[in-house]
Amino acid sequence: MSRIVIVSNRLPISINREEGELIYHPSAGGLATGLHSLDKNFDKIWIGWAGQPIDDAAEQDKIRSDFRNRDLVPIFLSQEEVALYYEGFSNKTVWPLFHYFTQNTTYSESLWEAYRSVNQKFADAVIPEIQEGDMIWVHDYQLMLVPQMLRQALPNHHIGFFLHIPFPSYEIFRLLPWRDTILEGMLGADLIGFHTFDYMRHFLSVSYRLGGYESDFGNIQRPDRNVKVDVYPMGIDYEKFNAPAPPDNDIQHEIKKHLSKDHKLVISIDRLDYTKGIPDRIRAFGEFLERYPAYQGKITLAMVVVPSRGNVDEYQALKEEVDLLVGRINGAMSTFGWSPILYFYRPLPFPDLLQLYQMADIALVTPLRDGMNLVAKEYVASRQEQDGVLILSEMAGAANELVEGLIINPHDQEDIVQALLRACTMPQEEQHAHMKAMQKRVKLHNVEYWAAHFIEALKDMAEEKQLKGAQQLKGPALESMALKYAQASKRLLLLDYDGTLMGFRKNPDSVIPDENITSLLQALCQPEENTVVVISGRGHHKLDKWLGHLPLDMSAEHGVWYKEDGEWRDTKGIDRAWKPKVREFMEEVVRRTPGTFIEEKEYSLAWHYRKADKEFIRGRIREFMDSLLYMIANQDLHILEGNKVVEVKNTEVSKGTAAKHWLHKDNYDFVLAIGDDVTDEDTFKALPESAYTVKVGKDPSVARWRIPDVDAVRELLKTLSQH
Ligand code: GDG
Repeated sequence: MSRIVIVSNRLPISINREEGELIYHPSAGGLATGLHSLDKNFDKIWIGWAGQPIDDAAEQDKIRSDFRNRDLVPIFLSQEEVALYYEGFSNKTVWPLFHYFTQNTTYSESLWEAYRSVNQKFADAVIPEIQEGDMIWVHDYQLMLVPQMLRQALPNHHIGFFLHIPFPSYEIFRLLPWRDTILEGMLGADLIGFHTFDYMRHFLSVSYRLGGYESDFGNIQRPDRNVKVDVYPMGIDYEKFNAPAPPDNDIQHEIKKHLSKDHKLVISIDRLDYTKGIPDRIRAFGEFLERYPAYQGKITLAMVVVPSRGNVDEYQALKEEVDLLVGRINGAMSTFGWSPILYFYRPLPFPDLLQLYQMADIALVTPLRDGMNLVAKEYVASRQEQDGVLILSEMAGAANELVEGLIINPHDQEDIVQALLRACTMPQEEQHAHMKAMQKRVKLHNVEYWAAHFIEALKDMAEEKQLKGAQQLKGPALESMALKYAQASKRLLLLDYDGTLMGFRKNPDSVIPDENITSLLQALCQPEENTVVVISGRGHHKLDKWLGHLPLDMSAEHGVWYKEDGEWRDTKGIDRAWKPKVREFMEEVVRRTPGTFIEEKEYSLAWHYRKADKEFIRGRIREFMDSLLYMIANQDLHILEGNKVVEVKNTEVSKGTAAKHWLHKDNYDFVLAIGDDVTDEDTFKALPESAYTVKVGKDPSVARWRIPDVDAVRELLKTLSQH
């Protein structure tokens, strides 16, 4: 059975000390439940912080061995590490910034250093645990550097990363002084999951703007490998909440004594956190009571606030603000037997929580920013009678799924007031219809579904990688090739130009060969055993201008033109009657699409879009391709989709034809072809099994070997030129 290694800040167990004894309490949080469901198909271990500062080595050993039996691996952090890494960088820098609270964000080099070193500590604890074939799943904002740290030590393992909080827009993320390292840290993963499409979109934009990484339908193209980014909205343990609450629990008695007949109970449940919008919610509730006094005495807000992060200053200030606001409203409006707000500043045992969800006519969930918000889903799941109204902030990830709720802008007090009024007056049938639809979704997309989908995608990627990844041309493989090269008496080297000998530039005319590549080519041309051919899609004038002074052969325009023994000649008799019509169509597209242009060659027309706006061009390419395919149907023409270029040409023109031309000229005992583009696939296909066909980059290819980028190509050619 394959194994999954979970890495998260906290383990799903907490350690307490009672009368000197260590006591373990398993926590039944959503994540633990979701991951537990994977046990049917996978073995699993979980690595994370033990949650208590334990310095005594003997005690640490005891915990380690106790946990080992439960497939848990504890990491021990000192009090200082917790203060700087967890309460510090995680909760004073990343948490506020990623929730758009720039004013609460602390930028401190020492906190960052601690974050980095504790992330390394996590990675160092994970690495020795990993076995062949394991999949690793790292969680959340406390561990964003871990994927890259693991990648360095475990280049071939499959690593997933899930962010539970929002990923902010580029304009916010760029504020971080350590933004590049954090981005690269996350990109160490093969699969990165977010709760919503917006977070995914922001991440792709950040990868592009900061890292320069292009992406295509969520696949980020890096030189060494692809990273998949996708949306996996986290669900809840539906059955746990869709169950009758045990009768006669404390909260029921406590609340019921405040409620009269036909009384509306509104609930809100959060950790004490400035992202949750608690003060704005209290103010809006106060405003509602003032504007609609008929509801005074007939509606109560039961507000559960769970103490949290008490060591961070902002949280202490928030606590004071909440106390003050509750006191003010209760002080101003309470009557004998009625308080507008029942305020519980403590965690509730689960039965009480469930009871509260089930008693509530309205759930008021108004975070200013929230990655997902599970409370909203739990309220929906708990409504066994399929009634009740959910008021939900549009800033919570959950608003993307719970669309039948009353969706409000938490900064707009009037919006909340009106939603409360609508909720109080909503007919039963309407409540049923909404609740039924939401319940269906929450039930289907539960936490098990979430975990299974993420792991399934990671597994698929692992299998894909195995299919594509075998033949890296390095180490012993490279040495053996260099040896064959040295022993050969007739060698043919077919080299693509753009993306192979030279990197891409925005302006294709500026890809002028540099000194380094010209002297490399010169060196390769020296031995009389060598025939060196640059085999490109470019026009022959340009190639001649750039490389004409070198003693090499060339093929231009995908095999239309040949340069042999210093002379250019073209292939005769190729039809070009189709060109005017296609050119006219392309010109029209160029007029409507800024940043694109046409390149006209003797027997082909190419539409380049590498300078165009990336977001805008996506839709345009689709439109362009559809019209083009329709226009050239039944003609002997071929469309080539290259790197940021679409080219139309005769079917008989291809790099494969060109490759064959040279191949048949002599009896070569060493053939090498290197290329990065789809058009180079024709070259690879035309060559015999014994040839060294080398793909640059990670796209699918029929080539036998693979190297990562232009630098590696140059390194390879240098190695050969020295033999
Ligand atoms: C982060 C992201 C994302 C709350 N009070 C009590 C109690 N709870 C439980 C709730 C719920 C959980 O805590 C809170 O989850 P949220 O999703 O609302 O918020 P965060 O803790 O901030 O979680 C968030 C989540 O990760 C998952 O990815 O949704 O956006 O910020 O399950 O039921 N449970 C008990 N007593 C309480 O008083 N027993």
